[in-house]
Amino acid sequence: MSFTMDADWLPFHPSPKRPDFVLPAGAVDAHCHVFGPGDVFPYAPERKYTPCDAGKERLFALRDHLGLARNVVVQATCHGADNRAMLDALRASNGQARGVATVRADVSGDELAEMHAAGVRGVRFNFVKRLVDPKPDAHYHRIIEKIAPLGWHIVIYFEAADLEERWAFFTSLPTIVVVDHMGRPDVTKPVDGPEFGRFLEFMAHDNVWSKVSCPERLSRSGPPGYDDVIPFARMVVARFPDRVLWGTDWPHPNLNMVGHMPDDGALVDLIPRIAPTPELQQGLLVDNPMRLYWPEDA
Ligand code: 0GY
Repeated sequence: MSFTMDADWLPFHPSPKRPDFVLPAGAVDAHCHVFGPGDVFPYAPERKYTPCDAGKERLFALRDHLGLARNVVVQATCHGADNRAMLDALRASNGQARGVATVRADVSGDELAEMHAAGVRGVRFNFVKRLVDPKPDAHYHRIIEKIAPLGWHIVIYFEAADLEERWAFFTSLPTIVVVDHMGRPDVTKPVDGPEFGRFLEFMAHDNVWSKVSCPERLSRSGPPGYDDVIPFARMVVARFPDRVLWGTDWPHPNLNMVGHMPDDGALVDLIPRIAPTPELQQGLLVDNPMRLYWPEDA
């Protein structure tokens, strides 16, 4: 089956720069995706967008080009709960990739064991309404009962306004919880204001981690500096240096919404502005993701 990407889809940058910032040895891209290719791994019927193909070979080439060592491949919503493209990438990675899956509430123990063997270490719960249809809490609780015994964590993706609505649920989660893109703050509001304050309060729970990713998605001031996002990421890194992760978000789904595609090398060059010391960089890029995804090698 062949798929045609959405008419306004922005494909990933064809030739990102080699970063000026030299990543520490063993750096992990802890948030990236693979899309298809659709003729091998079809996009899900219930998807909200049809992307350009962005397969594992391109992801691994980007990893090497940027000076990264490992990837955490997060199941993209365009594949629904069909994790085959993500699992195929993990299996082809020689142990250099781990994964975060999307599963149905009736997922079996055998399916989870197979995913674990391939390198999956978490599930993603996506609350962003333009990406997935809402589900009752019981759906999530059924999944949590099955994945918690495996030592997996939960990745949550939500928009700033959802935090209040879901506070009781989010703070009751029994596993490590990793928040995508700092809970998508409105960066036109003050970094020391009540809305981001609530997110920092959430992060004060010691099982809560955050990805300080996606400046291109959050920024209103735009490239190349994404100056309005930097203080938010920098504050999270400074306050919670042991519970932060960084990722490219390649191949950058839905950036038609923000109107430009970043150069992935330029995204790497932002890291010293959000993690200004070598110690913070080592935690963000190596020690933290290794502890979460490769504890046996950490
Ligand atoms: C992201 C963000 C988005 C989409 C997805 O899986 C997805 O479809 O993650 C988005 O559109 O905000 O995590 O990169």
